Amino acid sequence: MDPAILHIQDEGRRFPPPEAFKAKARIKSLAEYHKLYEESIHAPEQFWARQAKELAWMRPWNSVFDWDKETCRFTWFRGGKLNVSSNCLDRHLETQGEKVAILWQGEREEDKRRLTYRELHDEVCRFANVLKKKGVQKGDRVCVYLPMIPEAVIAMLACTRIGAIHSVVFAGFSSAALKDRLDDSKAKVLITADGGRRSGKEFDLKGMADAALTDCQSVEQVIVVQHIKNNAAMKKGRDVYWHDEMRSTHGACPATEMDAEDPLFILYTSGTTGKPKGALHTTAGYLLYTYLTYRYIFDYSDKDIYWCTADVGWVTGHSYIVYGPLANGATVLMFEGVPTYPDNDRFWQIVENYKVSVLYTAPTALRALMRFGDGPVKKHDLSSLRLLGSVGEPINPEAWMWYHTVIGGGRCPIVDTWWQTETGGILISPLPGAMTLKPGCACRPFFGVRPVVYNEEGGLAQRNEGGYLAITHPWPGLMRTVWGNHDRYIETYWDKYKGEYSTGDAARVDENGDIWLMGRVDDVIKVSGHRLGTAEVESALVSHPSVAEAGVVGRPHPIKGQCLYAFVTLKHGIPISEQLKQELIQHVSTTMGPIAKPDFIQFAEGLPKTRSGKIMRRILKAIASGEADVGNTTTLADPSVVEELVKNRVA
Ligand code: 7RM
Repeated sequence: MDPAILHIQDEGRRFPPPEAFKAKARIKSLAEYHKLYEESIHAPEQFWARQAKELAWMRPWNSVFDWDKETCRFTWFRGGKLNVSSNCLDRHLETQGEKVAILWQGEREEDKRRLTYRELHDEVCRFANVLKKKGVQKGDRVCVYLPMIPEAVIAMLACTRIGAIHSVVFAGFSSAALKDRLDDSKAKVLITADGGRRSGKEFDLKGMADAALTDCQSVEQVIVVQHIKNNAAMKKGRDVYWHDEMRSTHGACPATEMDAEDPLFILYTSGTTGKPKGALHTTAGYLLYTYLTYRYIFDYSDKDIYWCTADVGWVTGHSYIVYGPLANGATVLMFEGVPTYPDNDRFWQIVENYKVSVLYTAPTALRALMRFGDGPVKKHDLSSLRLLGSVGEPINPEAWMWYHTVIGGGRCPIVDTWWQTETGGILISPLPGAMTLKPGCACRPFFGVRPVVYNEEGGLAQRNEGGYLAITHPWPGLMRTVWGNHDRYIETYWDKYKGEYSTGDAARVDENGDIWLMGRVDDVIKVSGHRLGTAEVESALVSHPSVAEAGVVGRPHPIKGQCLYAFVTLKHGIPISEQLKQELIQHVSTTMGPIAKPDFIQFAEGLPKTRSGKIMRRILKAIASGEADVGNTTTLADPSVVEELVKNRVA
């Protein structure tokens, strides 16, 4: 029998909601949360039906929830009809048509745009007509391969208006990745741009698109946004300019009546091996789930200027730049650039300029910015901030404290939101006006979410015992299938715990019932019979004042089975030394215990990360173990870091 995943991190700091925040919050106490949560679990149909009434329906549903456990098929609001774009736009016109929906800040300071709800509605209707003219019909797939510009949101919403299924591909992906996704979804139309801007450089997006299209069977038409004006080559008969098409179309476009369970979009997740999986999300459940999670977790207030720094090409961008906030009628800031260009205070400059009140970003961005110290932050007035959010990885207590103290001035709660592409929206997170925060802890399940942690034998894990996180019951936002491959859906998510959704993450529930995420199950390392999650060891390393970031993996060891091998990036200006190495090993040993002591430490300028900032431990593991082939590196943000890592491997 395998032991539980060891939990050694001991975080004692507590942050109850500040009175000033609580007073105005949507949910003001743990008791209030409990009441709603209990209802959502014991009378889910009643709970979700009541929430769903906040959306605009064209026809009511017949049945709130149906579930066939055998085939892993379930439906929410079966028979109901609605349209996502009219819920995100038309619904707000009467009450707040002149409210700003999108504030856009380009990478160049002078590039700015703002679209009110009325303007966004008009653009979406016009572009929906363009799509119709190009022959796009309900159920057709449209691929969106655009930089972070408002046209990305317009294109997505225009698809939903006419019932086309969008598949957004991150503009940082290569032509090979784009081609795989076009082929798998059999997209009819591709929407792209001439190019994009990143860190002061222009990139040739149209060139990438052209390369992907050389032998693509499905794409008939390409619509090109003129963004950087680089005179991109246009293929006659296939490529047209967005602005030309928009000029020659009219503005009215009725919203297509969609079934609650009609597909809304496909979003590909790379997975660790093989072909990317197309997560399929459907209309009503996804919309309701993103609407409600945004409303309560980000404590939506009419006055908010809300900024999510993710790219629309990731699920975070779909759910918390586009659908959740717009369904609520929020003002959303969208930024084209990166945190460190032209300077490492860019984020804070934007917060100050736009008076951002809610900021949602990733631990990887925070750790990168922490490397520069407090100086760049102190140059700016961040007093507009009232709430902070984190997503993408476990946030280590060190980064959490910096976020809280330096960015939030000690007054802003932090919502550490745990979820996945597959889950559609946030599943585990604090409610900021109701819960006492613990640095590094994602706290409680959202309404309707039933998490459970299993030990190695499939029994329930004890309090504070790390194990496998599953969710026992579908919620409205859960993906319905893998596009074109329902068997793969069942195998990947439902086979491990029959009839329950298996997350692939490790977690533990503490003595107060709060949930701590411990990293991917695949990344668990077994040292002398003790199973360690990567998150805690990395977090211990990062708590040393000289360390900016750490990636920890297992390497075969003749006695212990596996031992820990740590890749460590130091803060700017800290010199590498043997003494520091020993100090780090000692530091982990004292904070976590000798079992978690790395046998090897390799200093590294950068770690291999996906474009959304997740460390690819698979590559680190191959390097640490001295494997000749480190595997596929095409989805890395910067594949060149691998070479340096291999060269400096500790033998
Ligand atoms: C939203 C997103 C999903 C994986 C997930 C986790 C990790 C995300 C947190 C987190 C700890 C968090 N979708 N993850 N958020 N781990 N705390 N708050 O990231 O499909 O790209 O990734 O990300 O391992 O399974 S995703």
